[in-house]
Amino acid sequence: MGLFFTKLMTVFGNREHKVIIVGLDNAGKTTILYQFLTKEVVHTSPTIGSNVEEIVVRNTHFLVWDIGGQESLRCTWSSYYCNTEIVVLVVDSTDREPSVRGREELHRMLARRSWRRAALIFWKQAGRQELR
Ligand SMILES: Nc1nc2c(ncn2[C@@H]2O[C@H](COP(=O)(O)OP(=O)(O)OP(=O)(O)O)[C@@H](O)[C@H]2O)c(=O)[nH]1
Ligand SMILES: [Mg+2]
Repeated sequence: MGLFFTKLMTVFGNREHKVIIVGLDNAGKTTILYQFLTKEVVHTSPTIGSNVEEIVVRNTHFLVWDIGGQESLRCTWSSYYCNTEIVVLVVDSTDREPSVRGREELHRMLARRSWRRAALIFWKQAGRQELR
């Protein structure tokens, strides 16, 4: 993740940039954010609403929103989209068959016109078995 943000910095310069981390529930979004911030394995619980953290890499500020992916929260995703420059889409690599509804929601989100100018990063979270 450190290398990831360092690379982004070379592309985005040194003002603040809004990043959103999205994906279905249990994909590993909160794990990614807090492992990057604390450099440790973190214990998470399902995100109700969102977490927001500022990440600074060599004077470049990223305001990172980690949005809860539970089905009941997906109707709120669009309220986070405004002014987003970077979208990190997280999928669980062991989730071979995400629900039809979940897939449709991700497709609908990615089809939004407002994303035309945003960078999309597809993040395949290491599978549960792969880390054991
Ligand atoms: N083994 C393993 N477990 C992971 C990995 N990523 C996440 N987990 C576990 O999967 C569970 C869900 O992770 P979260 O990061 O809370 O998932 P989330 O995408 O934030 O979920 P919501 O907040 O409900 O949208 C937690 O128990 C994590 O410890 C991974 O790469 N490997
Ligand atoms: Mg979460």
